[in-house]
Amino acid sequence: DKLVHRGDSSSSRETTGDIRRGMDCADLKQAIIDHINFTQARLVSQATLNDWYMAVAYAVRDRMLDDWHVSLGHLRNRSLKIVSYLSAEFLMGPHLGNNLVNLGIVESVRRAVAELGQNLDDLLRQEEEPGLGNGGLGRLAACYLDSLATLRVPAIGYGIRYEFGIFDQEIRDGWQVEITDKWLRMGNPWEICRPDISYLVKLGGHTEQYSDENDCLRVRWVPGKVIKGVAYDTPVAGYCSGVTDLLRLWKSEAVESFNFQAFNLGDYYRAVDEKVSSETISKVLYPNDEPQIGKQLRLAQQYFFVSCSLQDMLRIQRLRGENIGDLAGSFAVQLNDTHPSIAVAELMRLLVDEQMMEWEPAWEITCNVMAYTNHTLLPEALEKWPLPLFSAMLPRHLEIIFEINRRFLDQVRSASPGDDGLAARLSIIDEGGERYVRMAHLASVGSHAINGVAALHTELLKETVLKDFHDLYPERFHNVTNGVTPRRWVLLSNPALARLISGKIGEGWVTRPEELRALEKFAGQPAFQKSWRKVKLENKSILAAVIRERTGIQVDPASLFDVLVKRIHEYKRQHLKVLHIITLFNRIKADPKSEVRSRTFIFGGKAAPGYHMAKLIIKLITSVGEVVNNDPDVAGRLKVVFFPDFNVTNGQLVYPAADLSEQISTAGKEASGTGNMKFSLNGALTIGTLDGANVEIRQEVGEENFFLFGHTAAEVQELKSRGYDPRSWYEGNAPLRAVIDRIAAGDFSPGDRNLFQPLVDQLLGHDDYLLLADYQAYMDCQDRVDAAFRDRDAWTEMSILNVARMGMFSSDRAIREYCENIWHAPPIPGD
Ligand code: B1N
Repeated sequence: DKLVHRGDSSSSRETTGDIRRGMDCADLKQAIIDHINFTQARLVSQATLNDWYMAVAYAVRDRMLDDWHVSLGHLRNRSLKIVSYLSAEFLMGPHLGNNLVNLGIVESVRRAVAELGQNLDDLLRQEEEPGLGNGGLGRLAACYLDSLATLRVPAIGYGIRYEFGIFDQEIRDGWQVEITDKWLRMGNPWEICRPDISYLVKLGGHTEQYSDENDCLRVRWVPGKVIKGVAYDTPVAGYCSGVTDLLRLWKSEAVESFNFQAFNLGDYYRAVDEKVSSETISKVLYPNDEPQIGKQLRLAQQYFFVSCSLQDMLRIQRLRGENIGDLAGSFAVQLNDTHPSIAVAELMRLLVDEQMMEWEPAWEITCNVMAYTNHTLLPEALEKWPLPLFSAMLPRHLEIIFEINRRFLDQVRSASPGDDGLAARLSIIDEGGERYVRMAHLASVGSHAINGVAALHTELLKETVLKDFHDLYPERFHNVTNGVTPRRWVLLSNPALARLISGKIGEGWVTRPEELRALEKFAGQPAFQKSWRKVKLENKSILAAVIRERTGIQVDPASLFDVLVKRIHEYKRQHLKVLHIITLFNRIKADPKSEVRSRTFIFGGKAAPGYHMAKLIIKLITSVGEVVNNDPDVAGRLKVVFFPDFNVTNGQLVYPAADLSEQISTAGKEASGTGNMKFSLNGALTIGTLDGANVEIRQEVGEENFFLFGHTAAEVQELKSRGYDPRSWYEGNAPLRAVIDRIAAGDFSPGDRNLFQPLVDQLLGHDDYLLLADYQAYMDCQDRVDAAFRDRDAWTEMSILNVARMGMFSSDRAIREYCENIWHAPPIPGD
């Protein structure tokens, strides 16, 4: 009886479970000490800070396992559909704090740790975050796992266990320097390696035809190489939901027997080479946000994790005792952008070549199972693979894609006879010159649902990139506006605000954020405003101290914290913000007594290592900072900070401290944005264009509580089609000219007039992202921000109203929409 599991009598819990499951202070303390002694193998007196962190992490993980086992059991419940979220990136952020929040044990663990002479905040800082993503897309996947577990939906996040995640950024001499992210160096207490859950993945080689026992013509893939994928599982606890879902990441390994025995018997060094090259597949995350690089290893990564994941789903289907033919009743597979879209061809291969199914039923299953989310319209980001590269690595998949395409184009031609242009535009194969496989087309043909990530984005998707698909299959298209989890992004990162809110309206908002609306009636109340401002000021002081420590720059918490944090990209227009700063600088230089409000400009974000213009923008920010921060006429009124290594951990520090959120991308370019939501949920006001989810945020919070500027997406189109001439905007605007001339003259790059020349040339010669066309509107809008910030009470009221009206941007809402409209996946009943 002592070994009986959960659901058993309380007596067995008392006798066996306390050290592994007990939640009271004594149990927690004993559990932590046990892990120091027996897991870390240290005496308490010898334990390092990392030992303490590891021990607490293990003690917390132990307390997730009961729910986890029950939830894993539900995967075998045939009446429940499993959401299978396929993503090349999961940017989970540090686990410990989030798990404490979701398990509701922050305070008890804090006390237990304190009684052991440790400080929980120090231990939280010890965790190296798993940076297995680039930015918004990977972080969205993490927020969605949180919401899936919170809403009690059985789900598996499938991805890659990169040994090196996104690089750490250092700033040296004002430039970005990339440092390898050795996140596994000290061990990872959250993952459980499952050597028994592993699959073989073939690569390269050729295909052969053969006749099966029924004399049917079949295809066999004879690979050039086989590798193995091993599962590493991480539990994902819902917020007080009793459900713990699964993040299953694949690590690539060598198949010992393969080359050793079949080909290279006795050739030890060849076998070692094999091992190294097999392990390369999951070695490193490609640090590119948006532009695709077309590298062979990247395709291998995508295929590797997709194949392991689909094979795993087929195994689970068998464990459920269900037919492979009923796969669509058991699984909803979501393709997070095209990165996993090879899944369409791989599932066909598994069903037709390995399960010996006929083409038509296999195709029906595939389309019913798959759904595709598009995250970008930027042409340079749309994945396409040159045919020679593709066929060398995935020869069988290319044949399958040709067959999918042949059948698909037959349908297209019979529906629109004679329209060869249409067939060429829809084709999965781009034949205009060098031939490519277009992955967005493969995903669209093979999915029953296609969605964009914000209302505007979905409309543009239907009008541009996937217009022909929308004409053909209008019923497949959905919009699901992105959302973020209020657990990590308010409760965990902004505890003071969370306490203030809960004190007023109760705690229900954490899972029912529409209840935040109840704050509206306090928005004008002076006492509440005062408490609200106090929280913000405290958050700003905390950030100011960290800025001081990491950059040496002293900033004033009373100044307006004007924040732009996101990946560095020309379309996101960090350099437009720089033009604003230099404009203010020029006003001060022209008249040192001119009234310029005190502002702290905080930038953060990584540039893709090969993206020279983005790196130059970082150098521009730091260079302008050097000059502005040290100019006696400025006298501290303007401070420019580049906060190094922006990641989830640092985001948790930055969002709560912002007064102003900069969302200034060229309209039509940012698919959604999710940082915009995190800021507003934490009481920052937004200055932004009508782009991505900004449009809907403004609608929700009210236009009077949002600083809008700039050309609309339609106007951007219009300007470009008329032949946009940036130089005329430059010549027609004296302050703008003065700003650009200063950069060109080398005022921020002493001794080197050439340094920023590429940037100036881009702006004056092309200005692809219309900075100059939006410049004046942006300056005018910033002047309105200054005026508004002067009226503290009015500003605070706007801040409160922003938070009160942000409920719809919870990832719970987004996940409910996916469940209802796309996955048809109900929650686990009970509780
Ligand atoms: O996905 C986010 C959106 O909120 C952002 O607007 C969008 O820019 C972002 C290739 C991407 N789109 N595409 C990528 C990431 C990595 C990669 O290798 C493309 N990221 C986005 C969530 O919807």
